[in-house]
Amino acid sequence: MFLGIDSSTQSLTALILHADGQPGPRVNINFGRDLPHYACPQGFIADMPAGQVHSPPLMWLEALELALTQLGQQGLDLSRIRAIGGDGQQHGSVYLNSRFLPVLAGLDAKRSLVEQLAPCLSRSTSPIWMDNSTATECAEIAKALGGDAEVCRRSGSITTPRFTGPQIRAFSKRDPGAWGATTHVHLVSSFLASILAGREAPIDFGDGAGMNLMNLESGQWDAQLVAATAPSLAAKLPRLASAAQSFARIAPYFVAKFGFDPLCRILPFTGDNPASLVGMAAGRPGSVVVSLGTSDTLFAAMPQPRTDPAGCGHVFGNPLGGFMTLACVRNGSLAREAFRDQLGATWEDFEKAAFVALPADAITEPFLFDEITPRRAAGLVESRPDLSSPQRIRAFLEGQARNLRAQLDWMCLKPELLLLTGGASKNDGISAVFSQVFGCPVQRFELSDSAALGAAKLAQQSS
Ligand code: XUL
Repeated sequence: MFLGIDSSTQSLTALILHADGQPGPRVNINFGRDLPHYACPQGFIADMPAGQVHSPPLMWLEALELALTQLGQQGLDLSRIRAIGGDGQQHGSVYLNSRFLPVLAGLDAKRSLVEQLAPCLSRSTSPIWMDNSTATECAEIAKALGGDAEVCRRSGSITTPRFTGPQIRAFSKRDPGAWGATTHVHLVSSFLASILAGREAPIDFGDGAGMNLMNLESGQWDAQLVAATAPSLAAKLPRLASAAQSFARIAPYFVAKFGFDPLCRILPFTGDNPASLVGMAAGRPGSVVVSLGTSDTLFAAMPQPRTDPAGCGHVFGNPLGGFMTLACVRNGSLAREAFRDQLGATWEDFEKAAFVALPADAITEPFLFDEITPRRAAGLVESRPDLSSPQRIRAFLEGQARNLRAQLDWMCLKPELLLLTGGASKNDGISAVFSQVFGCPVQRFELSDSAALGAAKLAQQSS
């Protein structure tokens, strides 16, 4: 058997994959429900200063330990697990002091992970991807490099507030003493892999690309970006590696406590988006995944690293080799809902939208809220507001689909199959309009557990 562990914003999932490819038992630890003593009902600390969103890293450790306990309680023999892969929510960072490596090397199975790792944190909380507080640091890093186009060319994204580099810079400025005491900076992913291995894990190329610190072309830390980010950062970063190859055997702690086989292999953990790409069988070029949720997200495997000249999209590493691309549009389901309400329409009206004829000059810019892809202020623009309600719905949906489809231009991708997921994909009309605009067949499916499944698949494929 193989184990995939997904440490996401609100919960941690552990999923077994049998050697024949069939998913086995799974457990899900919801941080709010199962670990209420951290007071993070949605997985992050509620009362932070404006723009800052942090989580307690010890909560992730307790969730990991609880998940393994629950798998054992389900009667699962953990000694049958050959390899463990995993992923974490992207961009979040964990700050550790000089006790980290000795504590990892000598974990005591009679004590909890939380108890033993607590003294190793040089910062008790971890900024996560929802943190938006680093606009100043983004501007400073971009200026040092000669502009955002250069940062994008090197790292795959312009400086982005939630990305790890700007977050690290903000910490080093806000609390230089604690930054000085920090000897290791990890991502959520590499932190958890380090714990399982009992030694420092590398950061994988997939998640490393979400830091504004890794050079996409060389797959190494970019010396200039690192230097522009924070003093002495180079010495605090682990090495980079592929998430497809194991780097260690499981730590004796887990053998003694949970009955793992000492030969069980540990892979570098990747980001949740790269893991989902693998979980949805979209790791090879040809398929494009579109998730229609609160935001609409498009992601796909990308053989060559191409970056978005407009600076809106992102490029990460693909754990199966090459790269992946990701674009996120804020005007997703909330905008569909607001437009539906404006027209006094129903979701059944949206079901019929694909079968309504539309004049060629009916173009809608469907941005009811401030948008990040493309960057523009809120404003719905309809070229033909005089049309019937079903026609306006169709024009609106076409506008949404066209905007996502336009991202494929800079990505240089031609989809053969559109993998459509997320709540709105269940609507036949929405699905049909996306299929028409993308010019390829659509396959619809449920997204749940795709990241944990991808992580388990990576473990299965690894050596
Ligand atoms: C991607 C991003 C989120 C996180 C959490 O850039 O910020 O998708 O990975 O899921």
